[in-house]
Amino acid sequence: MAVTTINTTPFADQKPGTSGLRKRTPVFMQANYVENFVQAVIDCLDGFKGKTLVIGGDGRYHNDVAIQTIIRIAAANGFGKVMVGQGGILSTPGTSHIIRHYKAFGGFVLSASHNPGGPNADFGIKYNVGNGGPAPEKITDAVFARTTVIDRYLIVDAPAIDLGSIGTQKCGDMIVEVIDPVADYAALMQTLFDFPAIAAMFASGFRMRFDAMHAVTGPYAHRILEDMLGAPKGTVINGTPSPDFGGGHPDPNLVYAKDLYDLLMGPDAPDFGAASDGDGDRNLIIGRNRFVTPSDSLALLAANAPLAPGYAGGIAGIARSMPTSAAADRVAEKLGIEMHETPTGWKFFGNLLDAGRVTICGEESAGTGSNHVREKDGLWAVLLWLNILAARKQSVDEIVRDHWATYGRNYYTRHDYDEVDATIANMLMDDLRGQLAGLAGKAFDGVTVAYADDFTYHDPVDGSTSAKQGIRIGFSDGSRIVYRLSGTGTVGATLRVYLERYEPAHGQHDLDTQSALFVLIGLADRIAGIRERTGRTEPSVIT
Ligand code: VG1
Ligand code: CO
Repeated sequence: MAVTTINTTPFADQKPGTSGLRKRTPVFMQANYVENFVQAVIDCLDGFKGKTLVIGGDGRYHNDVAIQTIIRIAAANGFGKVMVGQGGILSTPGTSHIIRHYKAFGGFVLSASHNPGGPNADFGIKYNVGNGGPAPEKITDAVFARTTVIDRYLIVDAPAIDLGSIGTQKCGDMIVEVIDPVADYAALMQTLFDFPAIAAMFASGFRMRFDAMHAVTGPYAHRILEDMLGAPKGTVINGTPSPDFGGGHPDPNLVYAKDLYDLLMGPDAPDFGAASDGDGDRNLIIGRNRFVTPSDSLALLAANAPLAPGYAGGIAGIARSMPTSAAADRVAEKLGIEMHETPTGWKFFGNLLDAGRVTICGEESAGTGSNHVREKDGLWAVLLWLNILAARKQSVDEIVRDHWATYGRNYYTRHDYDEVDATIANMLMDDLRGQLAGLAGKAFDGVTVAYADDFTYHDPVDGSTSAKQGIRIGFSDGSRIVYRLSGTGTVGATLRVYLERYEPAHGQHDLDTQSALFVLIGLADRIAGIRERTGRTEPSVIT
């Protein structure tokens, strides 16, 4: 095998964010850009010679080119085998499962997730470790340091792999196995959920729409929902992955999946609607006339998980990212199980899951998952919902109302200000930090600040510390404002403002969310000066 060493010079901007390295596609298309990053990752790994590397992707523009490059670099560096999904397709949770199932050394996922795809949109690469989860900060920090000094990469000169054909090929001395992206994942889902009960529900006329948003979950949803569970053909829409996601934005929220929302709120609504994002790790859940916020969904799934065979023995604990509402905390309290609050990003759940301290994790950004893989998992959440609906024989609306009547309701919204000038956004955050010390005890419009801090996470498993993870201002009535800057954007800065207010079990559960949070929304602007500093009169996206 002829290994070539190519001299290269560092790029200054290869710092991984919340979930891998994300940039505009043309940035990734520069000569040596992918090569440098992939080699930098490999340079930070130990003991991979002869081992297996998994490569997944969401089918977006430039995936095919990047996959061939990574295969050649993996071969040159001495990996023994690469497993790659047919057509380059392998969802993020699917990749996590393949890594775990085949005890691979690690894997790359080529995706910018919910960001749009195409030659003038976004691209991304993230590395997952042997537990199947995103590389922890210790590794991503080392990778970034390496990218700033890298001066060579290794590559073999070999013909391109035929990604269309399932089976075994070779790249130099390395074996390349092109696998069915769905089969192992579908088999895993069958071990967790009561497929016969869900199939019986479909057979009795239960109607659903799943919007794959032209992204990676199309093949998974067709096979599992329609072929295995017998949902009528046409249940899955936009089910063929496309390099630019049909020109859309594969983010399953009320803005980009508005058609689905309108359908579920309309006169001919099916019983259940769901969607997933670019790489298949997020989920949107909407019942007939009932949108379920991701924070509520986490709490509901945790409370009802034992209805599914995979969780019949109960759950060990729950973890949620800091900005996610405290709805799940009330479930954990009632169950008497551990509850953890982590920084944003799935990489912080890995240690808790590995240690067996939590079973279910979630984020307000439409990510929920469990210990079955080490990523959030869109279809898993959909299937758990279906299992719960089949077992309880109630509508989504009835189940949600019942939950609020038991635990109370956490009114919750997130306001995003996209593409804000980065200097202005950073100053806004710095000034907020400067105010923190003086905020506690201060009264605003009748509510008093109980605490104000910049969230620091102390990982209870490995003792590591992650500081500056978002500014929290908590009020004496239990409501809360959180501010943080996104770590997944590719243009300017995105300011996220998270707002939450608790209404007890016997309280009012039918208020409009934005009205219920009206006072807090005003306060969030007053404290941070968002409108004045950014010149924006309203958020770009409200979820
Ligand atoms: C966002 C979400 C976060 C999620 C991350 C990756 O990060 O807020 O909860 O884990 O995206 O999701 P940020 O830093 O932009 O707020 V995915 O589905 O885009 O990989
Ligand atoms: Co995603």
